[in-house]
Amino acid sequence: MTWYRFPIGASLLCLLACDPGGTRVSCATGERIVGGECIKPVAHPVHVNTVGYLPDGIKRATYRGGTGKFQIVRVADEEVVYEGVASELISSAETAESDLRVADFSEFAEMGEFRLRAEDSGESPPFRIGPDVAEEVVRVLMLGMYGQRCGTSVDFEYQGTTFSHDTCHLEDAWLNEYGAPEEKQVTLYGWHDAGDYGKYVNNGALTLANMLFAWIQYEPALSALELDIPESGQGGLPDYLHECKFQLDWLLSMQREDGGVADRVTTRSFDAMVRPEASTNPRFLAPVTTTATADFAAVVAQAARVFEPFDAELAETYRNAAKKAWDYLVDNPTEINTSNEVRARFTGGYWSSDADDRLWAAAEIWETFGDADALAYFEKNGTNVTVPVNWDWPQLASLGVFTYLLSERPGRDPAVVERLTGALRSSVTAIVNQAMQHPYGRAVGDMYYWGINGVLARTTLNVGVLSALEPDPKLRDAIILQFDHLLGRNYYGRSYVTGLGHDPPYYPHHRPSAADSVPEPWPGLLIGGPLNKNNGMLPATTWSDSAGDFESNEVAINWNAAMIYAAAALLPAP
Ligand SMILES: [Ca+2]
Ligand SMILES: [Ca+2]
Repeated sequence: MTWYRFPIGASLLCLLACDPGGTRVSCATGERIVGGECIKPVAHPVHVNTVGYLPDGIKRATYRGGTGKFQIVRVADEEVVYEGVASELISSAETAESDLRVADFSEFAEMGEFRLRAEDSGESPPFRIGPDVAEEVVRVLMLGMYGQRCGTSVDFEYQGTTFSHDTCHLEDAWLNEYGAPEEKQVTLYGWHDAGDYGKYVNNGALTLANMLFAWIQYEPALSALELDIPESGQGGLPDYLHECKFQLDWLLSMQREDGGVADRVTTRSFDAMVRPEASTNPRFLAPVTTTATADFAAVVAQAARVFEPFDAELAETYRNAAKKAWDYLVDNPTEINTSNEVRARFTGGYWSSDADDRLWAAAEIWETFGDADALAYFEKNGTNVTVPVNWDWPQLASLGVFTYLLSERPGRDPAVVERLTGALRSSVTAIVNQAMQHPYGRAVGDMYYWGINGVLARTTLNVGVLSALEPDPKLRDAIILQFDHLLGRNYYGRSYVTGLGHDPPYYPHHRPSAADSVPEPWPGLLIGGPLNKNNGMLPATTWSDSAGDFESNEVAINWNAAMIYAAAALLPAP
């Protein structure tokens, strides 16, 4: 999260001295750097999921104008293999387009590579149809997470290009806030939060929880996933969980002796657009907050259940740490948070009150330990929570509701189960209706604000949890439509994930991408997307693919993780 107290000087410098990516290669306006060369990407009038569709899933494209007749053309031999008729013209106030059509070719199930040709309109970029299209997406998004690793060096190859940084942030973190300015608490590892290098427990726990929910629901598919990370094949852990453990290693180190958890590790103000290893300003451990402690208790308890079958000793460590954090919360029922004066000494947003976080913790502690007091706390305080369509780090009660509803432990109050199931069902009904009706399939309808792409991706968690409770094919359709939107069936006809699909973001607000000598951005990172900039433009049309635009073009681990969940839900069952 860099929007808060962004150092304007750094981006101004870049505008004057280098291209928007912050590298020495200079391209003309509208051009992008691919393979070290400047190219002018082709804009296609037909907007599709530019990575691909599932043979047995809903398949939709959006385009402007034309007669309404469309064809699917097989790339291999240019044969027309399907003909269809798109919708009547649709108007969208969001984008001021009055001649949109939705082409539905769900019944076409042939596998291979295709283009959609719309009569008197134009063609889509090529896309694949195959049972494994989500696999590539999960793998690249996980590579994106690996690239965010802190306290270590990172080195990997993607599409023939090497991305790397040296070991960084080895001094994490100084204890000035604890009256010991000469001392450190070792808080290495974990993922850099976003385009900046801070590490925040609230957002870091949400991120991990999105990934652990994916594991809990789609383990058979995810356990088969091979990632090219240093720990691959070691210690009996699946690669996916190795990446999760890297974040858990950091989280554990954030706990204090008494069980409370420090809120974050950051510099005093955001770094300039430098590489991780050049980010050498001192970083400090923030005071303990009950928000961070509750998020820690929740996600570490959840991790204990996930890791138990693979490493009982590690699971025991997680259980002990989670229990200690929960005991701290029980002993401190009144919120412990930070003053504005303290907050000003750290970077980033993510300051939030603890009621939602405590609910999530209670649900996880109950599910992991069978703790009756935790169940009583959840049912007393969680009875009237809603499950928003759009939610993010300030609304973590949703995670508590999901764990509570998915639980198979005896002892829940049937009335609470029924009420919360109803709350989830009405949220998902709204998501499905929006996704089906919106010309670009957006489950969040006409909501546009900072980080909306991540929020849109996260609607799939609501849907995925309900589909575990009440299976229904149209729920999978709603997940697919979000997957499609993020990969090109959107206003821009472009993928929102670096390195994936057609004409993806080239200049994310991401320090490693901006500061290294590689022209291409680091792959596997979902950008925030269009939002209301109060600049007279329609919010839907404000995405700017430039490194200085932290509002629409930053990346963040919580957005990536939400999309990992969405893609994981679409993996073929092995
Ligand atoms: Ca909160
Ligand atoms: Ca670069």
